[in-house]
Formats: sequence, C-alpha cells, structure tokens
Amino acid sequence: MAITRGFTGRRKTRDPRLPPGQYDAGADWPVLNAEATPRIGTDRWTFTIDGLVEQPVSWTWAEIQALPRSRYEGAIHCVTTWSKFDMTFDGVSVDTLLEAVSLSPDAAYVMATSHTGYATNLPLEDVTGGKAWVVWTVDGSPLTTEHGGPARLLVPHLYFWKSAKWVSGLRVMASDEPGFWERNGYHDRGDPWLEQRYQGD
Ligand SMILES: Nc1nc2c(c(=O)[nH]1)N[C@H]1C(S)=C(S)[C@@H](COP(=O)(O)O)O[C@H]1N2
Ligand SMILES: [Mo]
Repeated sequence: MAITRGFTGRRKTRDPRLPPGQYDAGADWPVLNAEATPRIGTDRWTFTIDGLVEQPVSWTWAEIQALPRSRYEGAIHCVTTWSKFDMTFDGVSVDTLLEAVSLSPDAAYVMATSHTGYATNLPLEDVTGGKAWVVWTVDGSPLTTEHGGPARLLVPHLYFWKSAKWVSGLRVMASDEPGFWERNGYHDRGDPWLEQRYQGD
C-alpha cells in the first residue's frame, strides 16, 4: 500500500551515537560559559592536583607538554541538547597526571577547577581508566580561548559542563561536593545516555 511504503521508506534512522534528546550540531560548535572569557597565556597557565594527596603536584605549560600524549576521538554532548561527532582532541590523560601523586585511601571525588573560579565535581572513577583528559588541541589546531584554551578538561562520556574550560586543576576529595552548575540545578553526575540533565533526572 502506498501509505505504508511512503511511511517506512522515508523514515530516517536515528544515529545510534546520539544520546536521547540530543541533536547533531554538525559543523557548529556553540560557545557556552557562565563567566567572562579570560585571557590566560601559556606563561601563566598551571595545572595542580591537590586535596587528598600526599604532596600536591603542579605542572607548568612546558611541563605538561612534555608528558606522554593521549588522544580522544569521538563525540561530545552538551546538556542544552547539541552533540558533535568525530572530534579529535589531543592532550594528556588524567591517568598520567594522577600517576604523579599518591592518593589518600579516602580519595573518592574530584573538584575540577578553572582559572576563572568555575568548578565542577566528578567521582574519581569518571576521570580515571582512560575516560578523561586535559586537552589543548582540537582537530589538530590549538584550542581557542573561547573553547577553553590554552587547555580544558575533557570528560566526553558525561555532559560537557563537566569539561571545565581554562582548567586549573583537580582537588581530590573524600566526599562529593557540588560545583557551579550542580549547585544551580544540574544533575550531580550528568550521564547523557541516562539523560541525567537536572537534579531529580
Ligand atoms: N570555565 C568554564 N568551563 C565550562 C563552562 C563554564 O561556564 N565555565 N561551561 C560548561 C558547559 S555548560 C559547556 S556545554 C561547555 C561548553 O564548551 P564550549 O564552549 O567549548 O562548547 O563548557 C563547560 N565548561
Ligand atoms: Mo552545557
């Protein structure tokens, strides 16, 4: 029957890489930040792991660049419903950074911080095991200031608000504490496949 053929023939298959409620932003990459875009030169940029560690460790730009590189290729998902596919980010794995510190046995969460004061909380297990990076290039070019350059956190399996731009470090914690958006109604964890957008989701 014509009606049936018309319906089934034109139905578009949904991209299986697209989590529920998300759309493919294509070539667009929206810029979203709560604070004013800061200018942080690589001469002033540092990354510090402190909190529940035996000794805090800091890296300068030159020091972090000298670490073994790690790449993420794949999608990112913003809670405002855009997703982007086939992105390539280069930087260093958070696992490599954590190798430089001795974590306290109580370590269970981190607060990712930005040079601007922005912060977002994550369970330690969401930033270990090859799931999180500090990145400074995207698709082969330096990360622009608007997108968090010189370097940002990248936690692509969670909504993109967890990927702190202008990242300044990780504070290791024993118990969970909300970051900026988490205090303002966003979900504590933010798994896009579970549509953990807001508190109560
Ligand atoms: N420092 C900082 N990082 C941040 C934010 C912010 O407001 N400040 N917003 C988050 C949110 S909600 C999103 S969706 C992404 C946006 O990154 P983009 O501007 O590169 O797309 O950055 C995240 N990291
Ligand atoms: Mo976002």
